[in-house]
Amino acid sequence: MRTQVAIIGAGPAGLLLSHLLHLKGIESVVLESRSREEIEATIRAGVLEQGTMDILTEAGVGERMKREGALHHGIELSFGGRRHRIDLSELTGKAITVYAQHEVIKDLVAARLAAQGSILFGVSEVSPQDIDTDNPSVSFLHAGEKHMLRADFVAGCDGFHGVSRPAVPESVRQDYQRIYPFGWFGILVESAPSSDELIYVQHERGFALVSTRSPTVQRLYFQCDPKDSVDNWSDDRIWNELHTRLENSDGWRVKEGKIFQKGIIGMRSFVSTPMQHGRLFLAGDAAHIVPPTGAKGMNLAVGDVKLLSRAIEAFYRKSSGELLAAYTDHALKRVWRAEYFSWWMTSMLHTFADASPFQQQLQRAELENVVNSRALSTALAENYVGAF
Ligand code: RFL
Ligand code: PHB
Repeated sequence: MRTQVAIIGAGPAGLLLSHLLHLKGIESVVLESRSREEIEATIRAGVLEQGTMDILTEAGVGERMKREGALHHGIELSFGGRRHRIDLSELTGKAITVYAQHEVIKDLVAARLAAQGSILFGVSEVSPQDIDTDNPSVSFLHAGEKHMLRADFVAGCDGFHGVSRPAVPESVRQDYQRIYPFGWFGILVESAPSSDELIYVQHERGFALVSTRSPTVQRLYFQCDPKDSVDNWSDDRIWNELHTRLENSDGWRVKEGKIFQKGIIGMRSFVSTPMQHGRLFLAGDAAHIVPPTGAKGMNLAVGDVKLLSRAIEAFYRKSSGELLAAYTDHALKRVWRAEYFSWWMTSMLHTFADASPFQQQLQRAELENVVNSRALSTALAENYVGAF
């Protein structure tokens, strides 16, 4: 088997890379360990930056997103029992769209298959080989048979737990990491939206987030112990906790409904550098993780593959390796800014068990500053919509 670019992982990064390359006449094969049904049903991100929407639209996969996604012109920050609106559009001229990641995945898989793109689902024992030569390959098992996919490049788009990042030798790799002492309890609820916009809540019992998926399905999160178990949380206990954290002086209450999915996610900040080694290039969560408070993860994955597809195109069209050589530097500039923003939002909005009373007062003062200063609100808004 031979192709131009062997792509490991059919998440947003791998699928979009494959599609962007196809639009430039470059062939790829995507190797995915899970089934199509599984990747199309995994609940993850929800917020798309304007730039992400533009890339998906230009790539011809934005039609359903435009129709079914909800355009949001602001977000709210809630603390001290009061909500404060950050007008994203007035401050930046841009907006965000709430459209679930697994819907983006469905649109990308459909587009790849309609264009006779090759995605192999259910592969195992995936292993990048000879990446420091001009003839790299990926070995894998598919339907019980061993295969070797030869390529000019290998793109590691296999997420945080994939096999690509470990293929970069430890001697050249530097990892930066922070693990937070809390997680998010996430639920999906059958109900109408409680709010027209996302609400990020700072409360002494911990952070909470009111998000949405559709006119009939809502997404809610609250800060929890990352080692807690969903079995400890009855529906009643969840609603009590949410009502307490979301209690508001204007009498607004979150709408209850049938909870049909519960899960706990850990929170980390992580960057691995370099994002390339020989003919192996990492993109998305394979190279970096942000805590979800800034809603940046999928947007960073999309940003990476936009850069990578351009660099690969320049290699084939102009025989130039310049953009490929600069890939890590170009990608990490944006990544580190998003790392900073996500860390900042996380620190400002979560409850830290070891915070002194002094630190708690500073946290509140910071929130007051952000909502009362146009300069600071603008800085938050620019980062949130990805205005750079
Ligand atoms: P993914 O999505 O993890 O995809 C990797 C794919 O690779 C496959 N794979 C392998 N395939 C073959 N061989 C192997 N050895 C393999 N190992 C793994 C996996 O099965 C998978 O299909 O990585 P990618 O493409 O880099 O995309 C990253 C995003 O998924 C991630 O950053 C976001 O979901 C993060 N995130 C959010 N990002 C946003 O931009 N906005 C948000 O609002 C937002 N909210 C979130 C989030 C992530 C969350 N969780 C669950 C971590 C909310 C949550 C709750
Ligand atoms: C979501 O809807 O899943 C979501 C929204 C905003 C975030 C994180 C997750 O910051």
